[in-house]
Amino acid sequence: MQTTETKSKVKPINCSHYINGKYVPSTNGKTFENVNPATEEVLGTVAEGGKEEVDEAVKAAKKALKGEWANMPVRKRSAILRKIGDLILERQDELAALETLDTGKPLWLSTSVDTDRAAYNFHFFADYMTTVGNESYQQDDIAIHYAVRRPTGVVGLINPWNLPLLLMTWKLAPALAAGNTVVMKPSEVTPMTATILAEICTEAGVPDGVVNMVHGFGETGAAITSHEDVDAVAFTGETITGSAIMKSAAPTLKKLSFELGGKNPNVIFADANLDDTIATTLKSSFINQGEVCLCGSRIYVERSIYDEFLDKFVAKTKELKVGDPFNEDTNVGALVSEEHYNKVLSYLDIAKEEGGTFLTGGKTADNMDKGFYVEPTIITGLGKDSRCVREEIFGPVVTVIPFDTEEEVMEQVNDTHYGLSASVWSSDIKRATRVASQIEAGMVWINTWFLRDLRTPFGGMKHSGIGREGGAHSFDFYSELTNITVKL
Ligand code: NAD
Ligand code: 6OD
Repeated sequence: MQTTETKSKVKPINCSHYINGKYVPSTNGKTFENVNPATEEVLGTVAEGGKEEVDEAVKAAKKALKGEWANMPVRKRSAILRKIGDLILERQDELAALETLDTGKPLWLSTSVDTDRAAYNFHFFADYMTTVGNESYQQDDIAIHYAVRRPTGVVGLINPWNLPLLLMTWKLAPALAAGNTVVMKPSEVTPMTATILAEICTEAGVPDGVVNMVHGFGETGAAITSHEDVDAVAFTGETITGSAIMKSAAPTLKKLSFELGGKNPNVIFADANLDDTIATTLKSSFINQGEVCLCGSRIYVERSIYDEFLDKFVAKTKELKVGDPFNEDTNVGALVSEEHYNKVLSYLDIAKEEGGTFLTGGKTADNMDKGFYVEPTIITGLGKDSRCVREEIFGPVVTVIPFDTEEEVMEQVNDTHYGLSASVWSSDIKRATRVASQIEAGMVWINTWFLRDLRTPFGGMKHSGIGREGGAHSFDFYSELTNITVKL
């Protein structure tokens, strides 16, 4: 047995709200503790905001919608966004370490994915915003119609804990590019990098009041979503929370963008390149401890290669190292919190009750004394009605199921309330594209997974979301259009 001792040289921070360009505590001084899931040690305190802090933040955001920010030329706003991206890269080591302390994910992942993409989200939208044009139509010799854009207004950005900085910047960059002002609420479980991001925005030249942040739990989020002066809410998180937000936003008729849960299928045909398939399936199953909304947690394999696939997949999975997220050779770190760890473990109990066979894992990692570690787990023998096959576990747990025909597998693939993403593996491109277009999901990858181009529509259908983010899709959400008709 080895005790975890995280080797971060970066000091964790206490997190305050950020309102009108300044860090501020809660008026009543209320805070809660932020815990390192890899060691169970307290990292620091987080201000707990309520209605009062949300009111102050919204007031600042509403005021900042007018004046300097509204009148800033696109070229200057774009330069500010670019500078935010640059400053994220300048502070990348610190931000990556804080992300790892907060989430338990390996440091190499916080560096190569989370913080790198956070900077790119700003660089991408800094460029994109300078190319945005408007529709116009000439109607014979009767009229010219043209649409003009304005910012949606004050936007609430509410985010989960799995990719904290990546997801906050994925919303904040287009919101600012389109001229909005924001009130951000990071997850209560992972508050540190968003706290630094607020300060970075000010340093890059964002005027006071444009970017505000209030920390807290669900009630704090609800104070944002029900606020009459918040014009829109962009939310990423659980489906059930999306539903609660929809209710709370209904009386004030807010514009909503929802990126919600998933239970994504990987469909592997016998003619797939098996080595490529297994290398990528290992990632789509266990990267970030399986805590990526796009992870392929239902794996369907054509029966003629089922045994060979499993032998190789199990062997590779057993090579994965679970351990201290600050160790370079760690593949799988800690789950994000004790609550989430208990949820994932409860699904392992359900799998046992349902008669599943564990080919790997199925338990906590016994090389770690402290922290919330679960071994990468492959389960077979579960039917289509199993809760482990139907419900989002959001941990390092996958089920593998054989199939005989394309028709049969398509029925199982679409037999879910979710519709976020899928991946299809086959060397027959005709079949792969046919299958991809029949899958009821917002994103399907063929012979790859999580390959991103930020111009493409990102999001889910069914219970996995409403709307799309990315390029023009983000811009449309964060803008309102007025069509102007000139009679000739
Ligand atoms: P969650 O829904 O519990 O919390 C997300 C955020 O909402 C947090 O900041 C939380 O404080 C806040 N919140 C909770 N209740 C609220 C309420 N009533 N009103 C307003 N805000 C409220 O989600 P989580 O556990 O933090 O994240 C995991 C979930 O996120 C998974 O379901 C995962 O699939 C999903 N997710 C989806 C995507 C996507 O792009 N589709 C991306 C990442 C994560
Ligand atoms: O890549 C993205 O833009 C994105 N929003 C990824 C989300 C991953 C979910 O966990």
